[in-house]
Amino acid sequence: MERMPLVECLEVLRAARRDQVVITTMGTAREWMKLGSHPLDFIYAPSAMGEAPSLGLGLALARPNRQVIVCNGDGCMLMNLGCLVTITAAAPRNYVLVVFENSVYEVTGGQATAAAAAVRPAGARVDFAALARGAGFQQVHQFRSLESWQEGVHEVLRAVGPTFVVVHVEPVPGGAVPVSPGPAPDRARALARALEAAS
Ligand SMILES: Cc1ncc(C[n+]2csc(CCOP(=O)(O)OP(=O)(O)O)c2C)c(N)n1
Repeated sequence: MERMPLVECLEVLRAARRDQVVITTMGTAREWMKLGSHPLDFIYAPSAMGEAPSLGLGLALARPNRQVIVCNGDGCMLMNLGCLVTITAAAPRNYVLVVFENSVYEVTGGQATAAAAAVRPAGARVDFAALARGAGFQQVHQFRSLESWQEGVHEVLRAVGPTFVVVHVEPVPGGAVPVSPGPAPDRARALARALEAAS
């Protein structure tokens, strides 16, 4: 299966990003931090696994005029699949959930997830896009190549949400646990201030 390099995939999102809140987790948090900071970034690290989509949902509901983009790991997504149903029940138009599907728990050593094709019986494939559709998402997109992601990211960000996106990425060899850029309560307060200033 064709997969994108994670960093290049994030660079595409970074180039398309305007004034959205961007929440990142796990491998995406580690690499997003290296690309530079933005006042409306919330680096959700470490290690509340599975909760970033719900954190983003709360923000999107509290700030309906500001788009919220959540960058989630596939392992984190598996841990909190139920949030998909909560998101579509609340149906925030300003909400985009991007799952970076690398088939492994990268930051804890690259163990295969239970959804990884490599560990599943033939024919028993897990399809995150289908899971999202089944949970009620109507905007569902999937990307396997940088060209298609570069082209498609604008439509993804323009669409009326809630929007679900799967981007298939290569694991980063030796991808370490992200180091938090500071205490989460301080960073949450800084984000709240940045949101006040921007509105
Ligand atoms: C409840 C819980 N179980 C296990 C962990 C340990 N843990 C932290 S990150 C992580 C893997 C995250 O994998 P994924 O979401 O696929 O992101 P990636 O590392 O591939 O970027 C695990 C297992 C945790 N933080 N919380």
